[in-house]
Amino acid sequence: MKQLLLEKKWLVLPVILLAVFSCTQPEPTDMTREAIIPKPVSVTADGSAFELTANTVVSVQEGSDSLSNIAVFLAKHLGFATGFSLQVDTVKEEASRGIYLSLSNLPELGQEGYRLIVDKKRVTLTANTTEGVFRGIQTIRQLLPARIESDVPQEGPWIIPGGTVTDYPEYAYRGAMLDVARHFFSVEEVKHFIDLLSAYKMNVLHLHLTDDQGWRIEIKSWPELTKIGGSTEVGGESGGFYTQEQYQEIVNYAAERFITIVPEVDMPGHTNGALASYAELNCNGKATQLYTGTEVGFSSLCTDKEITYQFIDDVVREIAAITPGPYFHMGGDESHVTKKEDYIPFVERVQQIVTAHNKIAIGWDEITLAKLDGKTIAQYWSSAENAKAAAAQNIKLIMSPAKKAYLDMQYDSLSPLGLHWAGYVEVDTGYNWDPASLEEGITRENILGIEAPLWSETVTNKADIEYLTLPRLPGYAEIGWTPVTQRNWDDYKQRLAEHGKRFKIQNLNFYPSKLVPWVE
Ligand code: TNX
Repeated sequence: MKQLLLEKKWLVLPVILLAVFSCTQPEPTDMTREAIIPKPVSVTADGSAFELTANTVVSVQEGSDSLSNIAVFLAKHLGFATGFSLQVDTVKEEASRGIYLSLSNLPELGQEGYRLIVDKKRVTLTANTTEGVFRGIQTIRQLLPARIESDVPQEGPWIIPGGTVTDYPEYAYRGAMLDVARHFFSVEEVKHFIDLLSAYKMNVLHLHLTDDQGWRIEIKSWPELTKIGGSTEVGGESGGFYTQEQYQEIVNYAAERFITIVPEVDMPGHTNGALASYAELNCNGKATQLYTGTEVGFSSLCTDKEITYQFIDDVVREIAAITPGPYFHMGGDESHVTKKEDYIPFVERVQQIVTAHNKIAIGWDEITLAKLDGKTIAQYWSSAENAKAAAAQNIKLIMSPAKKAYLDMQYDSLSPLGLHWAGYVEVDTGYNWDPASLEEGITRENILGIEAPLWSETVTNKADIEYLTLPRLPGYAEIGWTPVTQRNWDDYKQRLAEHGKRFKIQNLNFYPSKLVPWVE
């Protein structure tokens, strides 16, 4: 009996030693195997690892306030799950330990690229702009264990695998759209959507602010727009609108994450919200009834009344004044009850108004029927012919093909939310396409970027937004960021599966597609 005990002890000892050893020594790591989305341009591993501890200092190169803000942002973000209150320091010389953020001059990285070097002692993140550093911070988040996304303290250790990431985006414009007109979403809900975009290095949020069912942005010179037009939504609930102050709060929140807000006022169709608010915008001088259904294409501003253009000028002026980004989206889609001979001069005149307020006009692909200025941008959503007309006019395109990139399409015939007029968009369908070879005659040079629109006929709350957005959004982010030659579904689905853990720890209501090998 005694002998047996002795033997057992000898068996146990190596186990104890191993346990002690593995507590002090970080696990072997391989940076190239990390599930980073969007996939970086280049990752090389060196087998080392950095451990983030309560003593890690975030140092930032002296001289840039915006860089210091980013350092504070990073320290704060890492604080929730780790429970650490990381010290942030401004330094004159490159820090030799901890996390070090700096600006540099590396032409290869462009405006938004970054270089991240991780070894045992240090995490150095550098870029040509603060924006680039911010994109790199998203990579640091993803190199940490998924539980870093928790907003309550979790167990460590907090290991970042060693190596070098050199990374920059393929397309300059990488966005999503939220339709706040069919159903209204609160400032908090919009901020939450912005957080999802920023985690995947997207840089544009397009807000569809007006439609038949509602007018959602305060216009001080036309107050009935929100008073009447903002009073309801699809299904007849009470709707809502953003005051100009609230809109600016959204703009600022987005700007802190280097996301540009593109405001859209859809016209001349999709305007019942305005037509119900002001009788004079109607050709017959009578205000329409508020509309809470989901049909499209029945409304039009009166294109041959002068007051229409006074109205548009006021609206564009007020919104442009509170929009720091370069774009103003004039809609222009599905104007089925506007005659073509009225539609074309209307688009040309609104384009001039937008330009006069120092914004670049964007419109849905139908606007290419008109003669466009070189700077105007067309958003392809359904007509390849219109997209080709844009290319023929040398107009850049934002690619939002409904059959691939519409976040409001159902995943399959059984998934509860969404529509299916453009088809079902499973996670692989959403991922497996290349903007530059989707339509004949549309090539890389014609394309500014990609956008995934979330129309909200069936979407009423935060959980619904999450369900249709996740897990498709990371795929659109990757299409915009990663060169097509480096993308493939089989590799992507493994990385996406890892991100399921991140969705879970944040209690995000994602669609658990059977095509993705989710991991526990
Ligand atoms: C088409 S896409 C629309 C929207 C709808 C959407 C629903 C586009 C430019 N117009 O008005 O909300 O389909 O998927």
